[in-house]
Amino acid sequence: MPGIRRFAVVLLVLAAVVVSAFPAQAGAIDPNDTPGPLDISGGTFSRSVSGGITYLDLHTYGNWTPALLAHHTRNRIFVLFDVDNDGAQDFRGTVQSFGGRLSISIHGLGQSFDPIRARHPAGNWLQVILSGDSPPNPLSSWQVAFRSQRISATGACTSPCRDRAPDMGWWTVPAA
Ligand SMILES: [Ca+2]
Ligand SMILES: [Ca+2]
Repeated sequence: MPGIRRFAVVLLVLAAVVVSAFPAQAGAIDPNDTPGPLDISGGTFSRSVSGGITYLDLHTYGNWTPALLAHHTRNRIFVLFDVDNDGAQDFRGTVQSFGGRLSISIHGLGQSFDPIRARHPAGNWLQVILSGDSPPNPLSSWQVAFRSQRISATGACTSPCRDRAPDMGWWTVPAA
């Protein structure tokens, strides 16, 4: 069955490429504890071998569109960075949309960085890709947390619905 053997070899090569591209990966879940679509359900964190690029993938229990995070609203997702693992926030990234395009602006420690694009691969999925070895993304392991905030004129979120993930403390982004 040479056809099947060739297929198996291709699969093995693909698996090797995936493993080497993402040598370090971590994940965590957050409870279903907040009304509205921005109730955070969990995150996964992957580092690439090529310069320590970090992929932050945040998932929510509900679906939402980039318009929900429009600049003119106060609905936001925040990414909190503790890059020296002392339990205190060093940088904060603010995710919002302008004309339907999601971006994240990162500030902290007296520094501001140009906004970078944030991705929305599915209705319940936010992805932020951080270039390697930058002040908010050191090659060593660091800590991350997320906050979401939604305010609506009607429904459960007339006073802001807020979620933090994890509820207390931090999740670990593995070293590159
Ligand atoms: Ca939650
Ligand atoms: Ca810190």
